[in-house]
Formats: sequence, C-alpha cells, structure tokens
Amino acid sequence: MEVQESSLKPCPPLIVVTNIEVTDGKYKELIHSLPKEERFPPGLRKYKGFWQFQNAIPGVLAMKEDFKPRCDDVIVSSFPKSGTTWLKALTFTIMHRDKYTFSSHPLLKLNPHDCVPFIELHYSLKNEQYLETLPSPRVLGTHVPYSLLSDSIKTSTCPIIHICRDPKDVIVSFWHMSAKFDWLMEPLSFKQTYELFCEGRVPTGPVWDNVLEYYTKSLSSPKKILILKYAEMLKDPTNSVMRIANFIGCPFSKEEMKSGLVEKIAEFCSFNKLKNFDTKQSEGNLKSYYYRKGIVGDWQNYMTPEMANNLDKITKEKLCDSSFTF
Ligand code: PAP
Repeated sequence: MEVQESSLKPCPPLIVVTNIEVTDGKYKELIHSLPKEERFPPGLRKYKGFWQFQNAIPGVLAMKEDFKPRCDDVIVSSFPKSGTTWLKALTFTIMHRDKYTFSSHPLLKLNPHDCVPFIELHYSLKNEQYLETLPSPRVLGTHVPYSLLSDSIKTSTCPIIHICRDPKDVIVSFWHMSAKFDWLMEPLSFKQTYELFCEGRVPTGPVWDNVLEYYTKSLSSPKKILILKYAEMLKDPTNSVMRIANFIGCPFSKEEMKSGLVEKIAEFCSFNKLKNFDTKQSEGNLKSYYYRKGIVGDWQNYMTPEMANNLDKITKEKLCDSSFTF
C-alpha cells in the first residue's frame, strides 16, 4: 500500500500522558499499590522494576495486553534522550526512500515523532486506532523496556532497533528537556536530576536495566534486535544508515550506493537539517524539546569530575555482568 503523507498527523508530545486522569478503578488500585517517587514531579511509580510516570502506566499495560504488530512493522526503541528523534527520522527515511523524494518529504513539515508515533502514547490517549490508520509498512516508536513489551511484539518477526547513549550525556539532555515543561513541574536542579538518575528514579529508568534488557536479547536474537550507539552513529552516520537498511531488510542496491543515496539520507537526517526544517504544524512536538546540541561529551560542561566518576562507577557496576559498553 502506498504511504500517503496525509495519513500522518501531528501528535502530542509523550509528556501529555502525565496529564491524563486515570479513571479505571482497576488501574487506580494497582498504581496506588506501587512504590512511589515524589521528588520527580508529577510522581513516578515503580512497575516490574521500572519507574514510570504514574499516569502513563495504564497506557503501557494496555499496549502490552493489546498491541499486535504487523509483520512488516519496524519498531524503534530507546531510553529517553538517547537519540530517538534521529533514529526515527533515519529509519522512516530509509524505509520509505522509494515513496518520497527529498523535496516533498514528510519530514520537511512534520517532526519525526509525528512520522513515527509512540505506541504507548496512543494507548494512553485511548487513541490506539490511529496506529491502525497508518499504512504499511509502519515505523513505530517506544520508550517501554523490553520486558514490558507485548508478547506479540516479542514473538513477531518485526525488527526492533534500539539506540543508546552515554548516561552522562543522557542526563544533561534530560535535564534541559524537563526544564521546558515548566507548565508541568517546578524545574529540578541539575544536582537533583543527577541524583534521581543515579538512583534510577527517572521515567523508564533505571537506564542501565532498560538498555541491558534490549542488549541481552539482541545477543540471543541478533536478527530481532539491533543495538545502535549514539556516539558511533555520530562518528559514522553513513555506516549507520547502511546498518539500519540491512537490518530492516531493505539494503541499498549498487545503483543507490553509486548515486550517493546513503550519504544523502545521512545528511537529510543530520542534526542541522532536521532542526531547520519548517515543522510549524507539529506544534505539540516543539523543536526545542528534541534538538539542542546533538553532540557527544556535553556532560563536561555540567558535571564535576567527581560526579562524572561516580556515574561511570555506577554504570560499570551495573554492566559488570555483561559485555556491553555505551
Ligand atoms: P526524546 O527521548 O525526547 O525523543 P531524543 O531524541 O531521544 O529525545 O534525544 C534528544 C537528543 O538527541 C538531544 O541531545 P542534546 O540534548 O544532548 O543535544 C538532541 O539534540 C539529539 N538529536 C536530535 N536529533 C539529532 C540528530 N539528527 N543528530 C544527532 N543528535 C540529535
């Protein structure tokens, strides 16, 4: 089926789930029985090992119970602020390269989060039917940890690409983004954000457990899950474009390679390009939420050497049983 640009709609940002009132008594009772973290406004609860905004939990559970992928779906997953927006843009552009020219591409007008919607967002909004209106092949996103995905995703053939990033840079990016939500919360200081992050008490955290679940599964199922690292992608975006294309089963032909298409896609989805597209109509997904510096190592401008060493130590301890490094 031909993908029609008109079928893609601007979506609200994922953070709106914090405003959703939980009315179902079953969910209310469950939420109130879970451990609570009040330092992170408007309140997190720990469900099966992972902290979530409490009002997001019904959407995550409904997605787990109900979501059925199509066999040609591609899922992109991530811990927040790890490069999700970039990966969504790349995967969407690679997948639909025969459908859209660069001069009439949906990403010129829509934010990548509109082109690749979060599954759990639409379940939270009770608007999951929207996902069904999207023509195949769909690219869909999630921040949900692997263990909380539906069995139908896990047992399907649809590939999952997971992007991860040095937790030190994730915290900085996270802190800047949360400051934008002053309508929702009193901004946390960097120190408060750092402490909560080190304790794993941030949405979909702890970050190490979130990444390790996907990583561990990728070792036993390398055709199912591809792990990409933000820093490596930034070093060699062209290689990342080829890896994504090969993984999702649409490798570049010799002619495409010769024509420079791989480089053109990397360039089209680069930080400076995406940031400057005229995506006014994506009013919910403001550019300032998703594009800031787009570099590696900005943590050095925010953390003392002690803070950085402490976090590296925690990361090392958390990963000690695995061969994974960020
Ligand atoms: P999300 O979880 O809210 O979707 P996500 O896209 O995962 O956010 O992460 C945003 C980070 O990716 C920002 O990092 P920074 O705050 O350290 O700058 C953003 O700048 C960066 N980013 C967005 N697009 C790109 C891109 N095309 N290339 C590189 N980095 C990017």
